[in-house]
Amino acid sequence: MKEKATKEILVSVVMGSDSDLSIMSEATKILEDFGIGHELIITSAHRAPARTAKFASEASGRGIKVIIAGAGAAAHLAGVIASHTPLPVIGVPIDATSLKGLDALLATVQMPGGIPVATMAIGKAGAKNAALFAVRVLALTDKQLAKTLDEYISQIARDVEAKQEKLT
Ligand code: RP5
Repeated sequence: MKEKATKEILVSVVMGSDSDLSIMSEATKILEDFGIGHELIITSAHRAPARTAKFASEASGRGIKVIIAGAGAAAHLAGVIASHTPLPVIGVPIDATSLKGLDALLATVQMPGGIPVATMAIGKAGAKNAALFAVRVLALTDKQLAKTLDEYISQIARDVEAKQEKLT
């Protein structure tokens, strides 16, 4: 499905630390497959609050349409970013402590009313789905992307049938 990547950067994939990269690369793989221009940013709600606020408040003006934010531990990154931008923010909780991501899940999902974060599953599935969620948002205004997304969804269904055939 690899399509020619556009130069325009539409999605920011943000993570709290370079230790999150092995998880968040699941998101960038999907964005690459769909040919969506994206950037990879490391910033931290706690360790680099000013950098985080600057990134988030400038993102819309730079043409970014969707922000994906992955973080572990007391994962406030997605929520803090959402508080500085009107853009849709998708949170990915990461398993980075002895609480195995439950800490990050609760910190990401339990936003107070008024500042939404679309929270995905913990870990690799969450990172993958965050990118697919971003694709679904962008496909609302991009017919070609919507077609590619339909093909992707059909392929997933065919994969299930192929697994059944292999089994029987
Ligand atoms: C969070 O703390 C990061 O998102 C990461 O998941 C976790 C641990 O960070 P490092 O100590 O590995 O830099 O802020």
